[in-house]
This record gives sequence, C-alpha cells and structure tokens, in this order.
Amino acid sequence: MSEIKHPQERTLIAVKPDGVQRRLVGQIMQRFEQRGFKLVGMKMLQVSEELLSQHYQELRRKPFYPSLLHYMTSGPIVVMVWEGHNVVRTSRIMVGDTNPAEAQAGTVRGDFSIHISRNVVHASDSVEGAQREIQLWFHRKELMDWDFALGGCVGTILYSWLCS
Ligand code: IDP
Ligand code: MG
Repeated sequence: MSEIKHPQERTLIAVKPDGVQRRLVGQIMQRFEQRGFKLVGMKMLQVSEELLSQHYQELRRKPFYPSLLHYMTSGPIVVMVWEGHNVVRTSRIMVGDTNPAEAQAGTVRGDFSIHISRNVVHASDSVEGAQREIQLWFHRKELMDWDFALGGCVGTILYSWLCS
C-alpha cells in the first residue's frame, strides 16, 4: 500500500473569552477531533487591540466594533489551527450562524450561545482568510507538521482516504 500526500487545507478556530470563562474549550475541541480534523497548532493568549484590529480589519468601521474589541479583550482566548479536507467550510457549518439566534442546534453557537455579542467561537470564513489569519496569529514554528508515528496506513484508516 502506498500513501498519497495531498496538500491539506487549514483553518483558524478560536475559543473566545466567554467560551474560555464558561469552560467550553474541551467540548469545542472535542467536536473537531471527533469529526476527524487534525490539530496542528494551539495556544492561549490575552489578545492585544492591535492584533484584533488586524484580525477584524473588515469590521473596523462597524458600529459594534468598540464593543467587539472590549469583548475579545475581556480575558484570554484559545486559538487553534485545524487541518483536513474542506476544513474551512466544514468548520463554518460546525460553528453555525454568526447570530446564535439563527444558529442550528448541533452547531457550537446553536448549542452554547444565545446572543451575537457573545458567540463563543471564531472560525475563518474562506481559504484565503484562513491563510491570512493563521499567519497573523502563529509563527511558522508554532505549527506542527505531525503524522501517525507508525507510518504507512496504520491509523490513517479512520482519518484519511489517502491510503491506496
Ligand atoms: P463570524 O464570526 O461568523 O465570521 P463576522 O461577521 O466576521 O462573523 O463578525 C465577527 C464577530 O463580530 C462575530 O463573531 C461577533 O462576535 C461580532 N459581531 C458581528 N456582528 C455583530 C453585531 O451585529 N453585534 C455585535 N457583535 C457582532
Ligand atoms: Mg468572520
């Protein structure tokens, strides 16, 4: 059996301060692991307004931007990079609508939140956006390019279609 390597898509997921304070980090991570995505980066930090203004550059002129800054700097966040087939689109579906009132049950926002100003989690909204955000939040060496230690197809059976 030979293993075919494909370039894998990556996305940025962050548990926002309300998610950390409500002890939801584990449950949110579990959903991504359970789905089959691969964790390649993770850290906890108190984010600066400078970094946030770059992250949310498209929202700087929105009326809610000052309250968004206040919310996002109200405590530490946990920021992660997840990898896998179609991870950007699939994570947006898993996270649910920006407004939790519209988010489907079964999504992170639909299960854990009720108001748009406290929606628990961030997920990149496009492949290009994800690349920009990953570069903004992580140094290259903070991202782990790991694989199944035993190589070949051992372990990849559950998580990948790359074995042939
Ligand atoms: P997204 O997080 O689903 O990608 P965006 O439109 O990119 O949604 O907005 C970024 C974040 O800004 C939202 O997750 C939410 O925290 C906040 N936000 C967006 N719209 C509103 C609003 O109308 N009132 C308050 N906060 C908002
Ligand atoms: Mg967004």
